[in-house]
Amino acid sequence: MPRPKIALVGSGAIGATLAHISGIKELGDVVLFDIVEGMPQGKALDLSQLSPVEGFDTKYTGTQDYSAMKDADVVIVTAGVPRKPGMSRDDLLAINAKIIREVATNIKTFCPNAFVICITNPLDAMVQLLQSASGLPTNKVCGMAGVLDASRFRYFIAEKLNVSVEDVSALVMGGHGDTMVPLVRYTTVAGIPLPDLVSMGWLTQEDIDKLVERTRFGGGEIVQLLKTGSAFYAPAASAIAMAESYLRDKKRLLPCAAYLTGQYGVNGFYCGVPCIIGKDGVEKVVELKLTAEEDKMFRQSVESVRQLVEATPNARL
Ligand code: A3D
Repeated sequence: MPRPKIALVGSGAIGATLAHISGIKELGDVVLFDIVEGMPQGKALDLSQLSPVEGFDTKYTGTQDYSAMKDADVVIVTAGVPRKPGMSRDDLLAINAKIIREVATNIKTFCPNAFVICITNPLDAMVQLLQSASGLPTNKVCGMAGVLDASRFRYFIAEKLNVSVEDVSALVMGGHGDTMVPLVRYTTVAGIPLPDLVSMGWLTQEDIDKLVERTRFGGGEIVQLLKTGSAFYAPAASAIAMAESYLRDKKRLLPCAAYLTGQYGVNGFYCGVPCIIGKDGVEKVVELKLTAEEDKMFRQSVESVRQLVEATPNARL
């Protein structure tokens, strides 16, 4: 039986880390695509030379030719440019939208049956554009943000309470940005919700507010430290969790940017919601009963996504 094929469009910081983790987890053979001559080839060769040390048999290919991703089972898109000094958010939107349209056309041509995960920012608009420009079914195109945001929240809680990260489970909804909604009620330590931990005296409401705030600005904190780029280890690991759930039909319940058709009262937009990911892609959007306060925060987040999408030409279906 042939190994699954994973195409990575964009072989920069996140793309290379995706390739590395895919190998270590033996998810399939990996195609690294990038417009920079030689760079994906060099990374593919380096990763191939790592494989004997780690003991996995992934075949890596580096390329500038989109046809190399023919019949890929999974495509993870990180192609794009980061914001440079003097560049507005709208400038970035226009440049990355052009790149995403080109990527979408090639996905449609070479691997229309793939499960596609978008990471390129601004995420909520780019995933919408990737779907509409590729014409792939909405259940086969989703965006990675919630797994990362939840993972940040989980780490901050574990660090604060001095417990294992393994026992902390968290849920973050909404758009990927300052308006994201970490759901405190649904965040637990070994099944104990955070509000109960407040009653038990493990942490205060003020502590929770600080952890939520740090999660909301988690990406910016790393950008400030790195100065020349943004986070890449955790974003890559988060997208791999989604790809693995699809390839191995694990049916994990993960927060992803998914296309909503009336769930949570939202129609025709991608937004971060809990989803089941299995062999059919996004198999189900899980609808939670939100409190009035959570619902208000979620609506604000949806509104900011809507504005972003409307600012992106032809992003909507
Ligand atoms: P970077 O290391 O710059 O890699 C991007 C790669 O895209 C570069 O190697 C470019 O050469 C390549 N590229 C540019 N144009 C094209 C094109 N037309 N076709 C193919 N490749 C192209 O960035 P990165 O890997 O650190 O980040 C990638 C994207 O992810 C950026 O848009 C980030 O903002 C975004 N990001 C999103 C999250 C989320 O949680 C959603 C987190 C972190 C980063």
